[in-house]
Amino acid sequence: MTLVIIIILILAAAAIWQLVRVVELSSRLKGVDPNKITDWDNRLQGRLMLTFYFLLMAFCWWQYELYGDKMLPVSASELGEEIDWLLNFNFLIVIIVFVVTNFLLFYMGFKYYGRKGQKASYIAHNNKMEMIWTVVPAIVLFVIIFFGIDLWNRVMSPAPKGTRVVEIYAQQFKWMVRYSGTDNLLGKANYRLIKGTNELGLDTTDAAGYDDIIVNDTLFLPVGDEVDFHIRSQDVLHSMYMPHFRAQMNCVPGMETYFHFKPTKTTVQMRKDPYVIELMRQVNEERKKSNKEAVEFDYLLLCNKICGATHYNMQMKVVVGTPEEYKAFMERRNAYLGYKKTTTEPKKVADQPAH
Ligand SMILES: [Cu+2]
Repeated sequence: MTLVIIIILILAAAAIWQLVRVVELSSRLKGVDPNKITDWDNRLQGRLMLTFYFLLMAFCWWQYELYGDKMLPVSASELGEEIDWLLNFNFLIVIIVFVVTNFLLFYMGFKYYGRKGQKASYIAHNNKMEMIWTVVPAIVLFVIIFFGIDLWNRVMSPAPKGTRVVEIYAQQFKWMVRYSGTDNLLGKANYRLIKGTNELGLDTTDAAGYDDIIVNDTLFLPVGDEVDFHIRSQDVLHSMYMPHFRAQMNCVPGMETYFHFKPTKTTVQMRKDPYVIELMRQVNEERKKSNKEAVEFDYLLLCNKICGATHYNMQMKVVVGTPEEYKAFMERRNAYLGYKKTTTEPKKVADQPAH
């Protein structure tokens, strides 16, 4: 099939080439120089330019119609909503500039196509124009940067005191989560102590770590509660990426990085969102084509740095639940360093909230 298409393309190119030759020869026979550009040629080029502009805009609109409903759903974190607002604001400016400047470019080509006997005017310098195209973008950039820095400062500010501390630990190719336990303090860790089952290199002499809880399958977060993430990496650069919360931070070997956000929608709430329902319907339709089972919406923690061979599979499920569900989830987990919990029997509650 591919071969047939290639042959057809080659033959089409040859046919066009021959056609051009025929036109050239016929003009020579008529005594006209085929290389001489006439007003008619220029006018045609001008019209084609304007046509191209409208086709380009139609193509962009068509792409938006086609893929516009495959974007991320509404943000599930507090500051994420502001990040979205800023992104849309930027998009608005970029789209306006794109539409207007391209229109001017192609419209000028159409309106002022070359005519016989007409000379283009030569403008060496124009103060007024220089001012306009310097000052206007400067003002627009100032507004964008002003909003950007303001939001950036709030996103990157240290978490308020007393915020729940959770460690995200990255390694090729999986995530581990360490909850700080009842004291809300993470025990010390050192890469030199990584050995056997002590994958996180925890310091067993630090009492703050006795109640730390390590989870390697689900990152469970209570809704409406700020979480202060402390992020480490064991081996190479990774990136903690939780697109639904608009959160991303590098995981750097040898240093701790930080990020905090407040989840505002539980997994169950998100699954009921009409946009998410439609999105998942499309996802499952695609999965069905390759005989894969249907899946439900889940928040995800992904790696967003190409960190090695199975980077694409470096992910962890994130569940946002009510404070009660969070409590139940934590009660079924034991502290890493043999710390005995006061609760006796672990409650039999599923990891996922009911749906
Ligand atoms: Cu990675």
